Amino acid sequence: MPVFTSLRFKRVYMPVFATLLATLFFVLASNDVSVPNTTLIELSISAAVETQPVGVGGDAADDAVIWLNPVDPSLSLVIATNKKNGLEVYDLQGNAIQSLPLGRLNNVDLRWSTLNGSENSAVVAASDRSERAIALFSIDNVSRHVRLAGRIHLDFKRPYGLCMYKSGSDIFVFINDKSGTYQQWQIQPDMISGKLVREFKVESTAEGCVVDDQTHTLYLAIEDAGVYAVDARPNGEVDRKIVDTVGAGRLKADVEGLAVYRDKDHQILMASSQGSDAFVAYNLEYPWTPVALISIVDGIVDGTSKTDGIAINSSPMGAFKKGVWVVQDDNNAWPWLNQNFKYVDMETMLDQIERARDSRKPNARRN
Ligand SMILES: [Ca+2]
Ligand SMILES: [Ca+2]
Repeated sequence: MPVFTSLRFKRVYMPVFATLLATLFFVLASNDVSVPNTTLIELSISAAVETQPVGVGGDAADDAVIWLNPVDPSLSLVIATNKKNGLEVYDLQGNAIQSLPLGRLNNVDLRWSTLNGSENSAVVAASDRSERAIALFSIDNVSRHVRLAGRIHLDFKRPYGLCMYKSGSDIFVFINDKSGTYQQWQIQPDMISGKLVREFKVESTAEGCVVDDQTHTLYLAIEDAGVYAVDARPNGEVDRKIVDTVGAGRLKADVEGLAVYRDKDHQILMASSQGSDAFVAYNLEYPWTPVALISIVDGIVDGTSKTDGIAINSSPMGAFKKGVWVVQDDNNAWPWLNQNFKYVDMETMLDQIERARDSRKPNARRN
């Protein structure tokens, strides 16, 4: 190695090498070498179940909500929109068990209430573009039958995104039209009328939204801009806080479905980054630190792409011991079929996040 022993190396390269080494030490010393838990983790996971395809071709499957069966959790339901046909109801194995061909229902959500009397029953709301209304449904806790209960008609031209909020015994629906106007309706006990309690506007098209009832926070996704937090209470401020923006490196337009996961160890806000076929998981509290960038890849069933709506239920049900995450899939492959929904086991996903965190700790034990 003549170069290393030459006079030229000692005079010219050695000082450069020493400077580089010193710089490296300085950089390492000035940064925490251990990676904090807040560092974004990249995960690839596979869905455990997929639903039967929707009965209509093209872009039809859109949004979903999960109904926890209070009698037998293994008999819980996924209620999903076919935006060209109405509501589709699936069991936890993905079998289609009921279809409600009511027109162009776009988004769907659910809350438990005593609106119908003393019995605790679910109220399902869907944005109804055919009737320009909020369509309201009830579910029989024993037969699991989903039934149209009524509609609240709107002055919107094109009802679009929808999510629900429960505060005490009050049940609210947030619904927007494609121009970005949001209305907040309080559902009345007759399930056919509502009280408009608030209206506000965002600057461009927004669809996906979810409310974290525990913190009274409405999270909304403006498709080309990002995810924002707004006080969900009827008398709350309409000022928005930024959760994340398109261009910050994690979300790629359109930003679509949002969902919330809560158990004693994990509190997550999930967002669909449709433009990158991915999802971003955030801590469910200010300043909503991003936790993981997630792709749902081919496994037992095909992976998901260009996802619109998502839904999460944090309760154990059937094979899903820590709840289930339902994801719309734009391109249902193997073979190519109409669109459908994929079910991701939250326990598997949370385990993967924990393992990725552990492996990044400087003294991680590798099994
Ligand atoms: Ca797919
Ligand atoms: Ca498939």
